[in-house]
Amino acid sequence: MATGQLFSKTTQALFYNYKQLPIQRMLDFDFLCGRETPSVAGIINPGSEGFQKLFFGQEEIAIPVHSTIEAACAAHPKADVFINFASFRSAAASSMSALKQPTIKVVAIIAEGVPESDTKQLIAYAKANNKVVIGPATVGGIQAGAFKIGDTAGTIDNIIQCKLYRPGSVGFVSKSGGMSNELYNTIARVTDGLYEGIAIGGDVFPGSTLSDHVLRFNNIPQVKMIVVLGELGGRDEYSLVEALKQGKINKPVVAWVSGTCARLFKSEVQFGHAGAKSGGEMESAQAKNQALKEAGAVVPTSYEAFESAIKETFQKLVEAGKITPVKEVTPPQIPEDLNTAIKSGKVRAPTHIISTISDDRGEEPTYAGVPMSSIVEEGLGVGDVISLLWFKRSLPRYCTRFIEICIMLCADHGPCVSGAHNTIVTARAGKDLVSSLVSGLLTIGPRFGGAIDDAARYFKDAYDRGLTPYEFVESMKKKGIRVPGIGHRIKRGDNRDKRVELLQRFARSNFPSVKYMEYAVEVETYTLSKANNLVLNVDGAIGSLFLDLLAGSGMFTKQEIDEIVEIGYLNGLFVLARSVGLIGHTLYQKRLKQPLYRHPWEDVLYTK
Ligand code: Q5B
Repeated sequence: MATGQLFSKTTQALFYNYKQLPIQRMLDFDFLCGRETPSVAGIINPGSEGFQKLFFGQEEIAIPVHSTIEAACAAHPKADVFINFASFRSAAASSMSALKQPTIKVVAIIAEGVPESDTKQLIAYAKANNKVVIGPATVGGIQAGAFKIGDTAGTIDNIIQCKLYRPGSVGFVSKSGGMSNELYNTIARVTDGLYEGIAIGGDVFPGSTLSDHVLRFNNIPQVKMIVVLGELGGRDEYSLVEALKQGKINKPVVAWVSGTCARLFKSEVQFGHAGAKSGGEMESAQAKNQALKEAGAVVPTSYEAFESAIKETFQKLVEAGKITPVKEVTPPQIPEDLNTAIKSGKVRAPTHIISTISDDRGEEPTYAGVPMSSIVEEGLGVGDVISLLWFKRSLPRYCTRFIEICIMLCADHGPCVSGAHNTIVTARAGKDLVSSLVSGLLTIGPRFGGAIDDAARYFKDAYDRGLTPYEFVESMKKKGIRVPGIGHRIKRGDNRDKRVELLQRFARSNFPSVKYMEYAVEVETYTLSKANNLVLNVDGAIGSLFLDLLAGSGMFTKQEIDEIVEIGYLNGLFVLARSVGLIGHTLYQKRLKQPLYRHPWEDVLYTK
């Protein structure tokens, strides 16, 4: 592997599996480093395509999302790093596909638990094709001031503290991602900073080894010294020992192999990483530290002394004139996310929607402040839910029962009414449930089902102004307006609408007053004297009775009643109720597998 630079300030990556946070952290790092182009060229989200909005500094950018690795590579031929956030189940297959793409040179595999046999195949393929695998089980790596993989180096605050926004002179490689964060901090404190850091991952078979990266760092002119943090288990450190012995590394190497405490345990110990277990003597931290020391690396006596060993090595290089410590720069400020700033109380932002009728933020959703559990536990019904969500108050039981009766009685009126007919025709045209339902609902209006609000408006106005039924009906006639709530296509004076009768009966025995309904009945008496079909219909009955409910319940001010009537709440009852029936008609037609409806010619008057 031992070439040099893997990354630069223009390196771009493809990110496999959409993970908002690590991608945003990469872009924030880019901004901090003063990169001109985002380091993430594209996202691969198997099965979906489009764009994902993310921040690049203060600006929002749209990063293309591709459904396949092949499509992403074709669209972004300059992106040569593949950052694989797939699960351990699919990491190997997707990494192999990426390695097979001619444009991809480096693959970082984040998942832990990738089967060792799969990793071995990836390693063999990468070696044969001169490509680099970092991981599995890694956080990734970073080139200070240039490019960073995923979550490497943690939060922006940590990155700033570790001065990773600009390059220093130290190449660092470790097995552990967590410990690399620790060492980035140490290196920033006692040297002029990191040039590049790689965590190779804690598996028994890492895609690239400690010595692979040390040899590579040796070829990078900007890297003046190399820091290595190994760990007990495995023999990776011995290839570094060999390289040192063979004189392949001419830059100072400060190394420590952690896990010296393993000897304090009586039996074999497995530490956090799959590869970090105390095996034979050769694999012990002590043996590896000794071998590294004998090969010429600077090896401290303990981890505590690691920092001063790094510091001394760095100072020697400065004194020898081999390092001119970099000039400090002040990184730009990353704009804080609005949500974080709001949480910390630093800013306030106007909201765009007001909602007092329902809230889903707490432990359980509430309707007008009433938790769902109490609605269920208190045995409340759909009438109570309507009362909370439409009127923002708990109405007395007789009122909510009246609402429920309206819903039940208006749920359906056979297949021949406008709404059901439209729904049936739509369902038979092969349309889905929502389209069929909506096509039926769209017929609800001034003639069909949607006359409740107007009935309430006109009856209220006429009654409140003290008009006699005669004056009311005749004034409407003069204006050329049909009295809403009066008249029906099939109901007659001698064939009354049962629904009207049931509503009236309920109201007469439960409402404190039914003055508006009695007025509507008087209007009906007058209209019936004109024509037998001018009965009080179900819309008129509900409209007038709801006026009685609003006025008689004592739960609404006069102003509130006027507002309800003016806004027009009551057609909602018919819409809600009839949805039940229209859904029934849709499902029934589909169950019967009814063919496309075509109206018979015989039923059309063809004329000139
Ligand atoms: N005339 C409902 O009319 C209908 C008059 C009137 C004064 C009136 C008509 C009307 C007001 C709107 C209304 C709700 C269109 C109805 C519903 C739900 C449903 C449906 C279902 C269900 C019926 C004959 C003569 C003419 C007209 C006069 C009629 N209505 N005068 N005020 N309100 N009502 N809609 O039968 O002199 O001959 O010219 O618009 O409340 O939708 O089951 O089907 O649950 O699904 O077509 O119950 O009444 O009568 O138009 O032939 O008129 O009566 O001016 O007089 P028709 P037309 P003239 S409940």
